[in-house]
Amino acid sequence: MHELIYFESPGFAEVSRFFLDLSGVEWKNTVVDWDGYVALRNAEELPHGYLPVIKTPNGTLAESNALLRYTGALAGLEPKDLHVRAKVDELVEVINGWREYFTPTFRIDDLEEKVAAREQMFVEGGSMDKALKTISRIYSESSTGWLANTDDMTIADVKAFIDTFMLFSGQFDGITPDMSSNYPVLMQFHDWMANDERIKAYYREAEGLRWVFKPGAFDRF
Ligand SMILES: N[C@@H](CCC(=O)N[C@@H](CS)C(=O)NCC(=O)O)C(=O)O
Repeated sequence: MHELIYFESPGFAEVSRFFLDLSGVEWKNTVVDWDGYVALRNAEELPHGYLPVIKTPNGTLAESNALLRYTGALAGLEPKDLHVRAKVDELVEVINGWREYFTPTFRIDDLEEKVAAREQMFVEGGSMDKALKTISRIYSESSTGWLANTDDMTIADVKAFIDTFMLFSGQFDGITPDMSSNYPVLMQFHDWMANDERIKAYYREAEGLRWVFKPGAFDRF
C-alpha cells in the first residue's frame, strides 16, 4: 500500500497522484490542512519538513521530483534507455525552473506588491514569460508530440502539463486564465495532453481548480 500525503491543491503532488492512479498499485490519497501538516512535522514524519511525502511499504519518500520519478516508474513511463531517461530528466529540471522565480513571491505579504512582482514576471522577456516560451520551444521542436521526442508520454510531459497549466487556474493572485493566450504554442501542448486518453480519464470528474486540465479548458480565453 502507498499513501500520498499532501494538501488538497495540485501543487507539488498532482503529478504523483496521476501516476499512482495510472500505475494500478493500491494507494491512498490523504489530504491534510495546515494543522494536519504541522502535526506530521511535529511528529517528525516528514523527512525534510515538507509535504508531499509518499509512505511506501519500504519507508517514507519525500521531495516532489523524486516522487515524480518513483511514481512515473511505477506507472511504466520512465524510459529504459539511460540516455533517453537523462534527456527526460534534463527537461524535468528545465520545466521545474520557473519555481525558482515564482516561489519567492509566496513570501510577499502585501497583496499589491505580490501581484506587481508576478505581473513583471509575465511581461515579454520577464522570467516566467521566458520559462513558458522555453517549454513552448521544446514542444514545437518535438516530432512525436512528446517533449523528449519519445514514442510515448514521459514524466516530463506530465510535469510540464500539470505544473504549467496549474499556474493559470486563478489560484495565484496576479495570474489570470486569460494570460495563457499569450502562449499559443503552449495551448497546442495543452490540447495534445488534455486529449490523451489517460489524462482525459483522470480529470473527467475533476472539479474546482482542476478545470485547467480538461480538454478545451482555455478555449474561451
Ligand atoms: N522541495 C520540496 C518543497 C515542497 C514544499 O515547498 N512544500 C510546501 C507545500 S507546497 C510545504 O510543505 N510547506 C510548508 C512550510 O513552508 O512550512 C519538494 O519539491 O517537495
